[in-house]
Amino acid sequence: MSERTLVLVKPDGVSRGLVGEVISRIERKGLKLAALELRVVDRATAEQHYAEHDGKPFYNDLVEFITGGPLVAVVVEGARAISAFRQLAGGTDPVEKATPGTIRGDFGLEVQFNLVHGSDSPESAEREIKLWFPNL
Ligand code: DAT
Ligand code: MG
Repeated sequence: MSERTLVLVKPDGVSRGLVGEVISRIERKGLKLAALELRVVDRATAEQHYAEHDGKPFYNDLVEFITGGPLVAVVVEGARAISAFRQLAGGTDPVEKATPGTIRGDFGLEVQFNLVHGSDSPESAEREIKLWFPNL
């Protein structure tokens, strides 16, 4: 059974030239691209995307960061796509939690700049895909 997940190559990933690397890993895993767009996200969308973190100490910086430059939004599709991409991404902290071999483990150094986002559950995926690609 196929499912969809929302992936972002965040502004740090774009500015560091890692879009191809991330997309390549997604494709090599056997997942498919269902939608893909380079865009600068407005504050309202960013706040909705990260609504679960509203009130946390890092929330404002997170919204500033994600709106601070172009990112690549992708809908990724395939069997167990949500877990499969979270596994490719690695844990949130690129040094403490993400192992080498993962995107964050290989290319990340600081938790604020961990390169990619992936939906964490079917409910999040549905909400996020509607938010980022309302016409899909
Ligand atoms: P993930 O992106 O692995 O789903 P999350 O949803 O807990 O992680 O947090 C969203 C983003 O917020 C994360 O990718 C980076 C940032 N973040 C999380 N915890 C943080 C912290 N303690 N300090 C600074 N930024 C943090
Ligand atoms: Mg998350």
